[in-house]
Amino acid sequence: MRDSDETFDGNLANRGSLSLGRRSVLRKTTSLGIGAGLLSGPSAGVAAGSSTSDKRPDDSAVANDVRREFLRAWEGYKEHAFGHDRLKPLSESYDEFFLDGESVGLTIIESLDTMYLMGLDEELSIAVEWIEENLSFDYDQEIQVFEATIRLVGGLVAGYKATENETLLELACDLADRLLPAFEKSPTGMPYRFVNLRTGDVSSGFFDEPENFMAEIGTHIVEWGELSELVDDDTYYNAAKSALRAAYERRSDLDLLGATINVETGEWTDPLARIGPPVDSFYEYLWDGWELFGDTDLFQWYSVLLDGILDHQAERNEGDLWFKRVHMDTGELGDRQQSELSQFFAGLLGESGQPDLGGAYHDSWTKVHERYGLPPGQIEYSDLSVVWPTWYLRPEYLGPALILYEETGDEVYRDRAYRHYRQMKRHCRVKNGYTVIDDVTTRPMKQGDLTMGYWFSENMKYLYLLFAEPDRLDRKKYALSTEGNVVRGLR
Ligand code: DMJ
Repeated sequence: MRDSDETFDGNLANRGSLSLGRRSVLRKTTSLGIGAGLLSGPSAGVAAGSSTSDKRPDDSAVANDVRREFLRAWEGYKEHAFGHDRLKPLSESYDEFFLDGESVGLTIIESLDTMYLMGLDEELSIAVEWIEENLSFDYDQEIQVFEATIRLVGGLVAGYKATENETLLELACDLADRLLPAFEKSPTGMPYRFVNLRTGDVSSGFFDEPENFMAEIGTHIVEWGELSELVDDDTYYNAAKSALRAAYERRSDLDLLGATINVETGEWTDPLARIGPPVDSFYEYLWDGWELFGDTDLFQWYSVLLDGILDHQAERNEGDLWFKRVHMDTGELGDRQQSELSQFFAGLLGESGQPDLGGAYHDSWTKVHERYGLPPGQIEYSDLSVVWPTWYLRPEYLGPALILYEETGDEVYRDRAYRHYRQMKRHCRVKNGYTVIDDVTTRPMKQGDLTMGYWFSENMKYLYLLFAEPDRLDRKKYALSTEGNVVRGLR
């Protein structure tokens, strides 16, 4: 198979449905000037190359099945891991994700708003009761700032919005206050990776130098901005925005970001630009921050960086849209590997006025799903070969399916989501719920022993929202965080 050296713009001309072009859309959204108006894309029904061969049951049957499966996994968690961070469904045990030997109830927090949407009120009460009686962040231990923001602060904020239970909001604030030193102690405003929950001491985990990843620097503004609004204190929003600004200002002349930076000196330590981890949600939160808070700086930064990506990273390979990894200063090719987390970009393109491009990228990944059943953790896209064979129950195909379905109304995305759900049931469904896959290339697929917290927060929520019409959600106004937490639109 050949390596593609076709330019991205050259290919736009070959594909009529893409001819609107990104800049005209961005100009259009700029002139609208309000976040809510940006949700609608320019066209519908553009996803190519997909069949609808698997007949789907009717929507309510799928939704009820998703709800039942969520409950079955929750029961597994309750029976074997209740009060701990994560269930290990095969060994009927648990692990703690954040702290050594201490739980912060990750799965409980990740489940709150999904339970609310699904009307699982008895289970929601049990979860909230556990939080009221047990949850504390007062440990003399380090916590990873980014993960704490998206999973814990976000989960508690969404849980508060669902239940109006003040304890949840107080705990979200308490945690954010304990995370703040990671931002405030940094000379650049870009946070350190870890902070001690009790002392505020900062560190950088496995890095020798004070380095951090772009995603971990820039994925706070949704949760912290919501918190700022709820408690009427800009401190959180400002800290999150300063971090985004500091990174943006260090973009290259090609308007690209690297992956890793020294948060004290501001020097890049990994200059390979990529849309996937460890950068991914940095871009997502520029867009989401703009949509939620109407901050035009964020819109401007997103627009500039998106242009950089589309100009220097996007390319066609065998007609499919992919994003190569390139040196941020020169644009020179690094490699053509793509993490399966990069699938999120299809949704981001879709919601930021580019449903055609988003659809094209979702098409590319659909080929990977069709080849392997579930997507390998990392592929080489020039021939779709496997670099890492794991599938950690990730939601990055379903999230964009939901966004693109809502943007375009095209049933192809619900068909894809349903097929993916069936694959997940076929390969990951176990007695106590669902488990990760260590190797998607074997038959049967080699299973690991873990249910990720985000499976409760993301996969099952996206599926439910694709097929159910919960009256507890305002479809016109809702917004989800990168962890799938409903930060707006619950009723
Ligand atoms: C989740 O924790 C979030 O979606 C995050 O942004 C990156 N991806 C994981 C799940 O794969």
